[in-house]
This record gives sequence, structure tokens and C-alpha cells, in this order.
Amino acid sequence: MKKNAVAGAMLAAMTSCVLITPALAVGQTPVEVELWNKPDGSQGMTLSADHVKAGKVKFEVKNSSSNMVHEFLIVKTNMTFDQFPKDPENPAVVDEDKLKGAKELSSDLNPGNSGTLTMDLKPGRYVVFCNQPGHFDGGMHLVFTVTQ
Ligand SMILES: [Cu+2]
Repeated sequence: MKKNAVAGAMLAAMTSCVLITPALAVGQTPVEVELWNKPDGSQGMTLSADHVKAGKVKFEVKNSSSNMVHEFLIVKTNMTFDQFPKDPENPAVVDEDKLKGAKELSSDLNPGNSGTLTMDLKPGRYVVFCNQPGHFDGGMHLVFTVTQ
């Protein structure tokens, strides 16, 4: 009896796996993004994955700072961080107008706030960054890869 119960439970588990599969095939696990800064002045971003497969990708962005506004931008580019164009009138920020195809969370995030950005991503090299004045150079940039 007990063996049958276990087998039944396993069968149920396997069946539910089969049922879940089509949902997984449609989307993929969201990428969690944490925007942070510390009392020592350091700041950065932490991603739950440094690469994903091409297709629909959802970024779940959280500003975990207690005292700073941060934002989230993504651009497909082969530029190194030093090559990012700076705004001639404000060299503390990246000149977003010169970044073709850059996308951004619909609003900047106040401390503790979250937002999501869903994109259809093609394979390639991307850079994610924050463009609050001084934050790009302060360390808020990462390479993110989209594979076939
Ligand atoms: Cu920032």
C-alpha cells in the first residue's frame, strides 16, 4: 500500500511537470536585478544571471538602496565601458541619445522601489547600467549576454 502511495505521488509529480512544461517554453525565468549602494560610497548592480537565451526576457528590477535614486537601462553594444559617449554638457552622465536602441525602465526608482521591463532580446552582447549622474563611472554597469 505504502509503495503504491509513493508511486502515485511520483506519478502525480511527473504529471504536474508535464503540465508545467508548456508554460516554461513560452517564457523564461525572469532576471532579477538589484541596484545598490553602500555607506562606503560604492555602488553597483547585481543580476541573478549574466546570460539568458534569446527571446522574451523580463527584468525584475529592485532599488535596494535606502538613500539613492537609481535607474535601469539596457543597450545592445560592443562598446567597452570607457567607450560609452558622455553628454558634452554633463560628463557625469552617458549621452543616451547616442545609444541606438537603448531601452529603459519606465521610471527611475526611488529607494526601495521596484519595476519590471520586458523585452524581446536578440542574441548578442548587452550592457546594463544606471545613468544617474556619476553612477555609470561609479560602477553601475555590467555586461549581459544573450545566447542563441
Ligand atoms: Cu544608480
